[in-house]
Amino acid sequence: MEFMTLSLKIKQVFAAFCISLFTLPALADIALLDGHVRAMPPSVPNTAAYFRLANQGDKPVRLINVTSTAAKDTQIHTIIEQDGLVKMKRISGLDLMPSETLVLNAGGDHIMLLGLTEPLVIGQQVPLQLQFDDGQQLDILLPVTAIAVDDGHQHHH
Ligand SMILES: [Cu+2]
Repeated sequence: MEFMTLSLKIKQVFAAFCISLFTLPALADIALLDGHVRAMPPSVPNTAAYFRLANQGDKPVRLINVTSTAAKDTQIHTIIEQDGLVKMKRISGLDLMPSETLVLNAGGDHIMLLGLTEPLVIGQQVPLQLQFDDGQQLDILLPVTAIAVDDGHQHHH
């Protein structure tokens, strides 16, 4: 009887292990490669987050929403040129194809943090929750840096 119980226990553990094998790759489809949040003077209530995401799955996904406890509102933005002016524009999402890397940087797509709940300090980690159209969520922490890391190519048109 004791052996039976033990065997059942092993089966349960094994089943749990198998389930985790199947669910883990699905959760890890989208990986953060690197990123940062741009530090701003305390008087500026808004800033932007930049990062790179890799889609390691075999299906396209779309980043549809970002939330953060560090800001009252978080929006997905891109940069467009209109009437000779470079402007920021809110967009509904960003597509991420399989085996591709989504790059958000100072010259293009970025996450806008509007109404910071408190001034950001350099080195501080800012939490962001990324939501995708297939139900995946990714919690990331981005360090606050003074200068955009991949800001080498400022866009001049
Ligand atoms: Cu913006």
